[in-house]
Formats: sequence, C-alpha cells, structure tokens
Amino acid sequence: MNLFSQLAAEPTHEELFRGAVLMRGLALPEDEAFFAAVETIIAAAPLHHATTPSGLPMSVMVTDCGTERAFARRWDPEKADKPHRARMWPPIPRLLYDFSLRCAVRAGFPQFQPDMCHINRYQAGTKLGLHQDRHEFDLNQPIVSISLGLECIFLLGGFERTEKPKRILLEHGDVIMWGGPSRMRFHGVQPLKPGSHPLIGPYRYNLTFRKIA
Ligand code: MD3
Ligand code: FE
Repeated sequence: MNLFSQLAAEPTHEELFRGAVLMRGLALPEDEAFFAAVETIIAAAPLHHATTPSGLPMSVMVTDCGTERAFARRWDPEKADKPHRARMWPPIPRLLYDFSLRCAVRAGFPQFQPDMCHINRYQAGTKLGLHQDRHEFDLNQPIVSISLGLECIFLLGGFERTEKPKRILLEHGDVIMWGGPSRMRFHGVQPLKPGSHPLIGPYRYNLTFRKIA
C-alpha cells in the first residue's frame, strides 16, 4: 500500500437504503492481514457446501467462527454428524473482530456485539438466491459484511421476494453495514464471473459478523 493507493482507498459512505450503508474500500488497507486471518479460520474449520433448508447442497462454500454460545445456538449437538460440526468453532481472530467494531462505530452502531463471523466463498458460477436472514436472535443488532477477492453483483431487494432488487457492484475491500429498517430485506448474489484476484485468487470471500445468540 503506497500513499496514492491509500488515498484512493478512502472510503465513502453511500446509503443504499435506510439502514444499509456501503463503505467502499474500507477494508483495503488491511486486506493482506484480513485474508491471512481468513486462512487461519479455514484451516481450523474447513469450508463445506452450505445446504438449503430442505437439505440440498448449494454452490456457495461456507464456514464459521465465533463464541461457544453462538456455536451452540447454530448447531443442535444432536445433529453434530459431520466432523466440522462435531468440534467447536475457532474464535474470531482479534484483528477481524476489532475491525468489525470499527466499521460499526463508523456507521453509527456503537452497540454492536458480534458473537460469530460467517464466511462465504464463491467461485466462477457460484450464486446465492434471494433470501432473508431470519436466524439472528436480536434483530436490533446490525450485521457487518466485508468483501474480499473477485467482484460480484449483489442484489438488494425489498421485503417481498417479488420486489425488483437493486443491483450493486461489490468489490475487493468493500464493507456494508446492515441495520435497523434494512435488516429483513431480500438479498442475494448473481453468479460470479470467472477471474482471478491478485491476492485472493479465483474466489470471492464474504465475511459477515453477526450476533446470533
Ligand atoms: C442484506 N451473504 O451469508 S452480505 C449471507 O455476499 C449473505 O455473501 C451475502 O447473504 C454475500 O446470508 C451478502 C450479508 C448480508 C447480511 C444481512 C443482510 C446482507 C444483507 C440483511 C439485509 C440485507
Ligand atoms: Fe443473507
């Protein structure tokens, strides 16, 4: 990172909807350290395919880290059938945890208390259908999302699936804060275009910090 790229990385607040603030490039100055932290999480808690509520495998690969309490809420111990579910999540790396708090403070959510970080990994063709995030316990708590690697078209819709979503380009280093009135919007990701990012490789990672317990 030289001075010019640092200046170019100065984040701008962009309100997508009330409660949804895009801060472009906010994670750029620390991208290498953040990606190294992601790799330590994946080493301890391997990526696996997410499954739909009906049990079908999705194209996106996922893993998680966070507190014991959050882990317990996410996985019913009786259903801990897979090796990666049978053991505890690794903790959220300090560097990532602190950054998520700084993002929240910056966007006006000083009360943010994340207890887990969910990681999605996309490659060429991977998509995420329109859905709502209904699993968090306290809907007053916002969510912080960090994008690393290949760009994507993020779809941000309304409160019904049929409402036509906004299309938003998310690039390496972008951060979005989701709070209050936007928490229950439908959202998704269009199929990723093939490519290779110089630091991250042929992938897009999305990190979401949440309070679920
Ligand atoms: C929009 N992940 O893991 S950022 C997910 O890019 C997920 O991987 C996306 O949707 C991704 O569930 C999007 C996370 C996000 C979280 C909460 C939201 C987007 C949201 C709440 C309302 C609107
Ligand atoms: Fe979601």
